[in-house]
Amino acid sequence: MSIKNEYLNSLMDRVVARNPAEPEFHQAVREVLASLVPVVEARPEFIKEGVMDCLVEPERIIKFRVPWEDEQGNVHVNRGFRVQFNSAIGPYKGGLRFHPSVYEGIIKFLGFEQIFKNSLTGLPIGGGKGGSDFDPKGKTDLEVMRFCQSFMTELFKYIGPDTDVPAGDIGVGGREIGYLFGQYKRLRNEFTGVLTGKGLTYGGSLARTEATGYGLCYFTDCMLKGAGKSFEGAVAAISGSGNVAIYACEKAVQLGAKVVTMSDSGGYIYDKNGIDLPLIKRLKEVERKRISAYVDIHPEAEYHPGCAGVWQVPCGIALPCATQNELDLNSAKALIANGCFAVAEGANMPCTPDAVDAFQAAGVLFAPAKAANAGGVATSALEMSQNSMRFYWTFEEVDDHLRRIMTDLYRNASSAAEQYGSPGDLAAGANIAGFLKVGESMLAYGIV
Ligand code: NDP
Ligand code: 2IT
Repeated sequence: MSIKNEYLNSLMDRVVARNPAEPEFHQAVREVLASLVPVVEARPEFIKEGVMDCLVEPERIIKFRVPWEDEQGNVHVNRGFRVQFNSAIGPYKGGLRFHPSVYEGIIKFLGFEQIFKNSLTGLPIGGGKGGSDFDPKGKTDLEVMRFCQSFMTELFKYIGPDTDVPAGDIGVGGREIGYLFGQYKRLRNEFTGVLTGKGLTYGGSLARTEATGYGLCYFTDCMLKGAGKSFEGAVAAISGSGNVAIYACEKAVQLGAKVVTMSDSGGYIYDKNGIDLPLIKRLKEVERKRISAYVDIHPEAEYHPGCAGVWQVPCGIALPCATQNELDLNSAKALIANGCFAVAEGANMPCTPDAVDAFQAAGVLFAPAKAANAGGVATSALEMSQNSMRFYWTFEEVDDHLRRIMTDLYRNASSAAEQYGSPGDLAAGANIAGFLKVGESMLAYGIV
């Protein structure tokens, strides 16, 4: 992807030189800078006043040792990270990812994307992200608790309800948030909304669990309707079987689609009768099993090892909800050849840049992650509001806010795309609309 502006192009070269061996971070920055070319050409002060240079440099990176002891008495040492990327429009906000693939470049790419996503929600939240190379898979509850307590024993120094509010991401769900919150509360001796995605008995928001997947479908519904299409009667392929995938499946079915695939890092299932979601919830949310166990209960469904094969299954709507770069050019070609008419990113950066180009060139409707999966963090911000008020809203109230936020977000991304010369390009529109609010605020602050 080329950046057709001399200054931004040289800035990109500097990002690569100063952040070596971080390809995911480079990929995320390149995509945003390429779409901001018309903005800096209309508003050269964003370059002159140093906003673009500051935008690509995290305000702060915290990196720490996380020692913990397993049930056999062996000591393990993991790495913990928190990237506090940009606080121009609010406290740093973004999830924590626990996965063996985590290193600084992954957290930087996620933290960078979070700046624009959070701005797009229209709520006052800055961009941050954190995590660890700890793998919760195969660990006992006690081991996960010990790890989370050790992680928070360092992290608590740097976060707070008005400073930085972490939440979940891959490998961090309700169980982990409980252990992390318990340790924060103990260390600080205060009860505040310092984390979101909390349990409902201790300050969590109704509908936060469902929010990312539901929001993805609300956004996709707007995009489909804008093109005279809908979920009704469509076949959908979903990858992943975690928090985002499960609730995307639930809402897609409620909106009239038939979901025929789900996956995990081992492989994918194809159920031509439509996925049995209560079974997936039991396998994944309760029993923490592999998705291959689905065919023990449904022998008429198919299990295929390897996750990329999921995109070979014919579908009208594809919702990648697992991880970054899970859908490449070959997969995009297969989807296009099989008649796919819409792709909406539930995961962060799941489509490779050449896959996105292929979709757009083929006229496939494309909803970028920063816009399409913003419902999760938006609802986290609603959790923060409820915590500050010492009050709670009903499921319907939160869900209504979420639907309105996703609808407004779709309108804002569409109109920014049109205003800056790429009508229909929601990826460009989301980057531009997300940037403008942050960029204007940074201009207002001067050089800080
Ligand atoms: P979960 O941990 O609940 O689920 C992740 C799912 O993706 C699992 O099915 C997992 O399979 C699969 N997966 C993870 N890594 C890989 C990999 N390297 N290759 C193939 N499959 C993989 O995470 P979430 O559902 O919360 O997150 C999914 C995506 O959505 C991530 O990109 C996350 O950043 C993004 N997201 C999450 C939000 C949230 O609110 N939770 C909000 C916005 C975006 P396995 O179990 O085998 O590892
Ligand atoms: O990528 C994301 O937006 C998230 N993992 C959710 C972050 C949050 O603070 O709710």
